[in-house]
Amino acid sequence: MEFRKDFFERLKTAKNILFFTGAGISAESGIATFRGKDGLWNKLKPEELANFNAFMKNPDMVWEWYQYRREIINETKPNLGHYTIVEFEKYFEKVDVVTQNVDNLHGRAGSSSIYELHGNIERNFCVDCKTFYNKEDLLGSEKVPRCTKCNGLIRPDVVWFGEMLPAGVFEKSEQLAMNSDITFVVGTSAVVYPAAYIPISAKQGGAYVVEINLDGTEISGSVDYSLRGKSGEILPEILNIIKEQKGAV
Ligand code: BV8
Ligand code: ZN
Repeated sequence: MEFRKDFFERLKTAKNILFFTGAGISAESGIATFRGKDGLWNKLKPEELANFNAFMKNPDMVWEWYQYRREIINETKPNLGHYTIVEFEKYFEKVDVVTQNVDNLHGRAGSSSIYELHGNIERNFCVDCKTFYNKEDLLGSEKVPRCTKCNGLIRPDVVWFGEMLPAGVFEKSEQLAMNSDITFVVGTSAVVYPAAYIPISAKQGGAYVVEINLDGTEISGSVDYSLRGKSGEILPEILNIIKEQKGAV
């Protein structure tokens, strides 16, 4: 793949790199995205599932949907896109990952600085007393499990529509975007807010914003460089340029 000269130059001088990722980076691991042709939301409407009222109205159905997604995630593993992001850490002073994904694949790939804007499907908590339960505690519970302390309903620790993002995580992520030299926007349709403000904050902070996506998105017109293709293929090609520029470590 040929890359533009201005991008080459930016890679040479950059110190702080931010990766802002969405479901697309996990697609090559076999995890369905939300809005693509075979996206999760096509079959099920987010309002029916990824919101608190839906959960309180029909906890077993929502819990079952998350168990189904956990099973898929447990059988998958990070792909070359996730691992390449970890490799970037050898060549730049600072590499941070801000993800909308709840699949924990960046964590399993070994990234050292991860901000999860929408939570993590492997964590759960009691809606009443907020006690946390990790996935091992709840293995195999088909029906929504009850808290051993207060008998409250246990829910996945993910951010549902209408819910606040975890305190401080979004604000910190905005700062990282504004202070980045290059922000890579990888595999996101950029339609969910406030997460979709991150690339905008990066631009406002003077970062060079590179989009990596199969298709065009709502923000393709406002980034500096929009690359079309699979993240698991493009990211390793960018890493090869970096190795040529800086000498492989
Ligand atoms: C909130 C977690 C309110 C659960 C999810 C403005 C400001 C604030 C809020 C809003 C606002 N406008 C609207 C809102 C409300 C709402 C919202 O954004 N609605 C949208 C849909 C219109 N936002 C909220 O409700 C947020 N909460 O703001 O609270 C508030 C405010 C103050 C006080 C109190 C309350 C909470 C939003 C979080 C919702 N949770 N999921 C779960 O996962 O089950 S959303 C869901 O969408 C996932 O988290 C996902 O990560 C996220 C974004 O989707 P993407 O990651 O982009 O995935 P998608 O499928 O869309 O796209 C994949 C892309 O990858 C595609 O472009 C595809 O081409 C590409 N791709 C595919 N394969 C590849 C690839 N690219 C590269 N390589 C490949 N191989
Ligand atoms: Zn409880």
